Amino acid sequence: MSSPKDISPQPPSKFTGIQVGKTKTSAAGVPAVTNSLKHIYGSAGLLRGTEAMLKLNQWEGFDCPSCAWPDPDDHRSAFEFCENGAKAIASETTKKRVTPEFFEEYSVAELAGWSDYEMDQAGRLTHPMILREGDTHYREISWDDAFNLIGKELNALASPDEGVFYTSGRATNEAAFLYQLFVRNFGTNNLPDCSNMCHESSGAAMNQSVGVGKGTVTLKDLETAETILIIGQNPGTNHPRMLSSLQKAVEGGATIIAVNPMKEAGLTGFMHPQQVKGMIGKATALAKQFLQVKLNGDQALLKGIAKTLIEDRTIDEAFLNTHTKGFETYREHLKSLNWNELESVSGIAKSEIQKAARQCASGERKVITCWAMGLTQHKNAVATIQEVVNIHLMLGALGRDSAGLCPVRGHSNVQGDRTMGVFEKMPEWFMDNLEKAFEFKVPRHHGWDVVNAIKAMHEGPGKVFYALGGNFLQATPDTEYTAEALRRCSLTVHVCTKLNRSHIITGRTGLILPCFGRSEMDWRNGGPQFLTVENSMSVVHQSQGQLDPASPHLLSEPEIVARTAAATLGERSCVDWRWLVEDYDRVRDIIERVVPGFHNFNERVRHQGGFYLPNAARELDWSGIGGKAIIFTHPLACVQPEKDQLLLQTFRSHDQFNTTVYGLNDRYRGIGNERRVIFMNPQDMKDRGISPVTPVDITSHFKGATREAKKFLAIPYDLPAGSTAAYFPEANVLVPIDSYADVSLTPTSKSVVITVKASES
Ligand SMILES: Nc1nc2c(c(=O)[nH]1)N[C@H]1C(S)=C(S)[C@@H](COP(=O)(O)OP(=O)(O)OC[C@H]3O[C@@H](n4cnc5c(=O)[nH]c(N)nc54)[C@H](O)[C@@H]3O)O[C@H]1N2
Ligand SMILES: Nc1nc2c(c(=O)[nH]1)N[C@H]1C(S)=C(S)[C@@H](COP(=O)(O)OP(=O)(O)OC[C@H]3O[C@@H](n4cnc5c(=O)[nH]c(N)nc54)[C@H](O)[C@@H]3O)O[C@H]1N2
Ligand SMILES: [Mo]
Repeated sequence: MSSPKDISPQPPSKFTGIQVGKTKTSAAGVPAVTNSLKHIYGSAGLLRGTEAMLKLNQWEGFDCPSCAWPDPDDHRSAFEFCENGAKAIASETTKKRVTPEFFEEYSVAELAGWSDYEMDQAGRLTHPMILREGDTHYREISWDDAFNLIGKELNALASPDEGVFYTSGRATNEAAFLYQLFVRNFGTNNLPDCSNMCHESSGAAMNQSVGVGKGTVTLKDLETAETILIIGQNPGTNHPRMLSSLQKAVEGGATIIAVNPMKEAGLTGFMHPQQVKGMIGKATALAKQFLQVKLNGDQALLKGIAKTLIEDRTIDEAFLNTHTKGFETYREHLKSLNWNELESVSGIAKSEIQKAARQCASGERKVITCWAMGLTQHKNAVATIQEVVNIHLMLGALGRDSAGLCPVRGHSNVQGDRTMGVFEKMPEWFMDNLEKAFEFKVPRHHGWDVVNAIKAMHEGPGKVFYALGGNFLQATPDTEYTAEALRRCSLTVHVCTKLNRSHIITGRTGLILPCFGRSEMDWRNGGPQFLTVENSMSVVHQSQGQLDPASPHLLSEPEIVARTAAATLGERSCVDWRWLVEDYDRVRDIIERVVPGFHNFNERVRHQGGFYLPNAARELDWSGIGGKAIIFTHPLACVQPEKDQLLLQTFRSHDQFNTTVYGLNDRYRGIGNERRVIFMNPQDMKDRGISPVTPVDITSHFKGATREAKKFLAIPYDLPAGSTAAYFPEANVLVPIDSYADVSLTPTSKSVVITVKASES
């Protein structure tokens, strides 16, 4: 094997020299601006950096590769970016290069000792590279040889279902559509994606309840809302541009209620970095009410809100009668719930829950609920999100302006990738459309999601792993188990821009296929081309790279997919792959034939700002789910650690984008120069004899098995008793592969049962 067992798949466990500072109470402001500039000019160089930033999120520019937060519909300021967008651009436009000479110098074993930060700092990949069986170093390979090798390996499989085709949410619509077409033409639906680990629970819950798996609000709705409930989301770090919209909403009179175990800086206050007020250090107070819920206590809290609506008789009976079914059962269930239990499971007093419920019910426009990973990555995630939907249905807070459901997406095109058919179980109508548009038999049996793909590779039937972007090893749970799964493959392939740990743990053969980043110009058929993406609010728009590619040897994602497909399918191809990708208008023409809402795609996407996709739930059209929205009644559930055990969430620091580590600080939480930390309630630390900022070992417990992560520094933090937090990917080794959400199968990265003890010696 190319990556022997003695190469660790985990980030190295050395400490980097922590500096503990004060926790911040407001986000952004001048430090954020100076930080952006430092990041961008530090690594890209002044000219390339300025050029990139001035095109970011502009009409004729490129979409920010960071989060999926939308741009304003009707205007653009000169600086439509945030600090973390700037970090993403800096990381992509860096002048440093990972060349064949780099790989000659560093063996795979040596690179395994690098931190994720060091790997990102190494720079952009420049050439296709191969790690052959028995080799200690990657070597250069030609594109043709790489594609032929993939084709040969895939065609040697006993069944197309032995291939696993992962997608990360940065892939554009065109790349994603071609990819799923190739994979289905090849004969399988094994299309796991990062969404499986992300908002799958939101999609699953909303599809069942309201027939649409996407948010129902626009940016304007949010900015004109009366009440905004933000649950399980840290916008100050992960969606900084959302703060400008929240500020507008607050200035227009909105009340924000935040639900989170941690008092995140972006929830409590905001200093607009582009306004004079923000420049001189005056913050807008954001959340009026802060509910410091226990980890995984949200379902109880939400049931408490729903119970209050019934007790107060503030429900919209007319809306319920016209638009929903299932309410009577839910009403009886809520009546039977006992307030003491709701209080103890959520950790929130009845009076506070009632106050929140009354705020949501007040006013004409009711409420918008925004949520992210704090709700989706728990065992009862789908049930919890359906409680959110139930509250909206009870208030009639759907299908009207300034009200609705807003699952805030992560990756910049994760929503678009799903629209394009990247999903292991696309509905039948999509498959029918594919069959109508192309001449091949579309496989109808469901494929593997992320968890099942890992197990299949571990247990045998999964043999070739192909990733369109992402960092599968570090993004997935149970690092040691997943590493073994990847090692057992015959071939692992990564289409990517930067070096990451997934390149270290390979199958018998490992391939790195470097591609253009978002910011880079894609010149073909005589001119620069654009690609398209869909943001968190269902707006499809152009993204046109502006900079020279990092290396002349890079190919675009659509071209890599097309050439993989051509080399694999040969005569079986349902389209002429090479011809298709000479001009992306041709790809958009075929998308239009398959995906609803994309009529006149090429014409409409050329309009400034693009177009909105239809959203049945926003129109109160329930025809897709039998004529009514459905109110689901779930028993109250919550992970209950035993005595001495704690609950751990794994989340993001301010200096990372998922597995890409831009820096070692978590400025808002007061952590400098260290990632191996665990935030704990001070009393929980005392009870265990753990002193502040001293090393601890963490053990997770699931169905009798334990997993260990050693050497973390314990940080006393304002958290509910029993709740702790550590960064991913360092803590992923603790997340058990078999611990996932009901229905959506999303790994339970936010509720890992652990014990913590002081490290020996
Ligand atoms: N800069 C930057 N931007 C990003 C990303 C990034 O890594 N860096 N990642 C992108 C991606 S893919 C995604 S999905 C999003 C993620 O965006 P978030 O969901 O904001 O990401 P997390 O850091 O996982 O934070 C989860 C938040 O939920 C809270 N939380 C955890 N458990 C619970 C719970 O049980 N109940 C409640 N009420 N709250 C809880 C945590 O304290 C934290 O504030 O951001 C996207 N944007
Ligand atoms: N424990 C724990 N685990 C989690 C989470 C958590 O909260 N806790 N969050 C989960 C979530 S929400 C998500 S979305 C997943 C993310 O999972 P992934 O999407 O798989 O991971 P990323 O870190 O976003 O991927 C980074 C890599 O993408 C490549 N890349 C960057 N830009 C491009 C590009 O333009 N094209 C291509 N082809 N490649 C590019 C680079 O090589 C980079 O190393 O992680 C999940 N894992
Ligand atoms: Mo995500």
